[in-house]
Amino acid sequence: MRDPDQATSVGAWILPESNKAKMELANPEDGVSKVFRVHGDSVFAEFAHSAAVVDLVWSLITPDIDVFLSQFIFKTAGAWGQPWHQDSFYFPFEPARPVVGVWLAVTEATLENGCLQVLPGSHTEPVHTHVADRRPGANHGYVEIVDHDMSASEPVLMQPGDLLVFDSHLMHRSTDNESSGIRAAMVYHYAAAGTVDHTDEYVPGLDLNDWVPARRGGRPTPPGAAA
Ligand SMILES: O=C(O)CCC(=O)C(=O)O
Repeated sequence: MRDPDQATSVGAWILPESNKAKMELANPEDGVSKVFRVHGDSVFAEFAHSAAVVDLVWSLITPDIDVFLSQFIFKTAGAWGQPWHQDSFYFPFEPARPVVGVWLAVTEATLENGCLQVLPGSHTEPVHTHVADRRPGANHGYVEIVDHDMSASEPVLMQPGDLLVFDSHLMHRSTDNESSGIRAAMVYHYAAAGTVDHTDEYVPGLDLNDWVPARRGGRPTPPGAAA
């Protein structure tokens, strides 16, 4: 069952920010790390189904595509970064690939406010072992790859509106927000239509994924269309 304290009336699911030691809770969103499952809602749906985005994803996933996950990441001042991981660790799917992440910068993403960092070429790696984030008071669900050399990693500095498209095996992380402002992002994940999702067998009732057609018959599917 979804935690009723974390579920909202529109089906969104809220992950609280745990690094409260470093945060001033001046605003309600300061206590929120991520809001999941928003791709059925207004502007988030419009973006997820827009031709500009879906056609870009189609260069990597063909022919038919579903959008299955969305997250608005607040990352307010003092919030934790997310340790090195591969998104496919969270996706027990059949087939396991292709899965593509689309990361939209809502604010500037800088070294100081905790931009993404990626390890170029690591999308060719299998999914590595992930251990629980070892920091005391780490955010729920954060995990870490500790068996790989990340010294060739590169930061991804972004301006608002910039989009990063990446394979679900790419190793990436973000660092803590050491700035005094918010570093917000909107993240969507897409997979081939017909993908079988086994998440419920591993985490019964988690209910984060919501599979929605994004491209059918050679064109983007509008929000709300039946599968
Ligand atoms: O935006 C961030 O700080 C981390 C996001 C991320 O790594 C993810 O969603 O997989």
